[in-house]
Amino acid sequence: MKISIPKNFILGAASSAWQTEGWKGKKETQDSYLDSWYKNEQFVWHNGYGPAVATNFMEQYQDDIDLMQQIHLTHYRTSINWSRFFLDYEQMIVDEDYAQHIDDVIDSLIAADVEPMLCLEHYELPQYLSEKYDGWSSRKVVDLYAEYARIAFERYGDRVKQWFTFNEPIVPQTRIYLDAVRWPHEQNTKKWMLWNYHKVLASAKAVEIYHSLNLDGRIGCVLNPEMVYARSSSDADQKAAAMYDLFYNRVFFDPMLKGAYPKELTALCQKYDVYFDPSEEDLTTIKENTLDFLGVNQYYPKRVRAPRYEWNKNTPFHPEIFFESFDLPGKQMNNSRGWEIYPKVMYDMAMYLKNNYGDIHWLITENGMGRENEEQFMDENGIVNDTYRIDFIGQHLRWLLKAVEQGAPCEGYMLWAFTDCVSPMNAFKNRYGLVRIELDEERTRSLKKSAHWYQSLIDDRVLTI
Ligand code: BGP
Repeated sequence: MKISIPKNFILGAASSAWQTEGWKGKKETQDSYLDSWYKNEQFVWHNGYGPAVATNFMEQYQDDIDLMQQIHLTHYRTSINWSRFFLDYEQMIVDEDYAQHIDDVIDSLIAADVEPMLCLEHYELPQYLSEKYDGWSSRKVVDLYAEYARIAFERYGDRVKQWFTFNEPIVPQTRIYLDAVRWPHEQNTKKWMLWNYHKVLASAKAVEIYHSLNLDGRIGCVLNPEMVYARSSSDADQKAAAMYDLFYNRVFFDPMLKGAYPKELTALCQKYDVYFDPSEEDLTTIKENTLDFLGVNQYYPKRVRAPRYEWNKNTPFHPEIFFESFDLPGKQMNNSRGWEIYPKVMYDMAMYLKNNYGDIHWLITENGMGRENEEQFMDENGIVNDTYRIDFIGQHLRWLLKAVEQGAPCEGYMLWAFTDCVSPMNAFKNRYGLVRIELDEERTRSLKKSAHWYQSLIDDRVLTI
């Protein structure tokens, strides 16, 4: 089957600052909360490799940009590392060396005909703010972030036309306060909700500032909605899916796109004593500063059923009292990551957005396949023959393009990731890139088979499947 790809449909790739940069030139005081987590709980390093060198993007960004140019990539998303951007996060003293690095990356991308898309935070909360203010528990951090956003827009907004306030803003506090897998290893749903809320507010403030500067561009946020499928059409299973959607998707979507929280959500938060008590003024900021467009990270479907067990009221409230995860028998799996593969999720998400959020323009800002031990697929010329990745992208694109054909306002697809990079979950174990990174001194780069295939998609605008 041959599917034509609309001329203006973006085919790009993404990464983030922390996952690629490495610590060269970083001062001790510029740790992000993830740096500190890595330093203190080293079990997540993969064979001794982690963020310390990462892909050494700080020194080798030009190598990557040359490769982008070679495969005719037109869009690249990365982030500014907030924790490295300042020498003092309260006095707003910019680290000029790091700020210059961002300038250089932007200029070099533009010179290579690759449009830069920048995110203000991709898990890079400064550790200093984490310790001093308990991170996003504090309203103060909202204002410091907003000031950071202003400085970034003023410095780079003449050349960067597409901004994102956060990448997957729900994720850090879910790991910290729902899963309790990161310090302080405590389940605390009230804090989880407060962090969610403060990030919604911070994003709205950044949107307000961006618009007030009258720059020629637009601002969105990268969310990671999970397309929820109920086990059956029974009322109980359907309700479980709706509750999941409410607590994990609409908790960001509604305030960021519609300007207000769902009433059901605030009522439940009050009932279970996890409400975040917003001021009227802040609610007005949220209401008046919805996003211009949306980034959607989409990897796998979420399947739920009605819970089988009563909530033990001696344990803290957790949204899981309303649902239970459900494993689809016979599902297709990416075993390296433990994620189900279900390409139709792209089409279903497109319809979900259209039905619930109307005409908002959006694009896939992440989708991709992490695979361990990729060297086993290397041919005699040293090229990783990653046909499984080509198949994965092709199947997902097929469903996305079907939605576009039916009028979904989706502007494009960006693969995670351009190069292999460090994952907060498992460092270099799973490789996601179109470009392989050897973990040698030189961090040698080489194009995988999927990179050549992606180039042919970009050039020919035809998906053959
Ligand atoms: C997304 C993140 C990315 C990236 C990706 C792959 O959720 O935005 O930063 O890490 O997932 O997931 P993982 O690294 O956990 O395998």
